[in-house]
Amino acid sequence: MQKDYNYLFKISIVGGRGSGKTCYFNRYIEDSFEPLDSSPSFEDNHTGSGLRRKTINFNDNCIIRLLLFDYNNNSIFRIDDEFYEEIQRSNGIILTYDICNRSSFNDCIRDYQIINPNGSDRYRIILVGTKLDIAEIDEKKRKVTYDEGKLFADQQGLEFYETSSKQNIGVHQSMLTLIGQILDGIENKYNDSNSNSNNNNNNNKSKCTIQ
Ligand SMILES: Nc1nc2c(ncn2[C@@H]2O[C@H](COP(=O)(O)OP(=O)(O)O)[C@@H](O)[C@H]2O)c(=O)[nH]1
Ligand SMILES: [Mg+2]
Repeated sequence: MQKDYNYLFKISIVGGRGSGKTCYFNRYIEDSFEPLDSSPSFEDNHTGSGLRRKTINFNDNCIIRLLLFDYNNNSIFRIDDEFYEEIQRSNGIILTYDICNRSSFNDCIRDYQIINPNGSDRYRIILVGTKLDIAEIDEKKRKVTYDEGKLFADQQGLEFYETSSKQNIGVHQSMLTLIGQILDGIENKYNDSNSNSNNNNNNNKSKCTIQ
């Protein structure tokens, strides 16, 4: 069957209940924000496995089909083995916490230990602190400082963003960073395999040639 994309990436979003996962994907996929007290859960709106799709043209160069999984669950340490295995099959993971909720940051650190047990390099991870708009309106509502998030991210070698799905801050940029990291990983493998090969015929072939 003819593929109309270069790559298919599975990206999962994780974090405690209420950390803003569904709103983050709503902003990314539909460029919308549902101003409800409690946003509708993913499974309420979409039957099936909790999967949404978006196809993008990355840097006007690469057509990428994204499979976006919002497990709509509590932190990973509370999910069952089946979900955990699903998450491990991701190319990228968005690890979220609510900057106005201290315990969600603690949960997020714990989640990180689970998804990245021994510095796993099977997927790329970015750290996202959500609901920046709330802290910008009233700094007293902020319970996790930018520096705390940044320090944790730096210690783990993760890119870090504070985002607002409501005000459309940082969501698209953080997704582009994650997708770029996944692509870089593929490019590095591609270059390695080319340099190890005696056959140089493929050296000029774009990694984004639709096959
Ligand atoms: N002000 C504000 N509220 C948000 C933002 N993101 C999510 N929320 C609210 O936080 C609550 C939980 O969000 P939701 O996406 O359902 O969290 P989830 O359980 O992680 O999927 C809902 O009431 C959302 O409306 C944001 O960027 N700004
Ligand atoms: Mg949700």
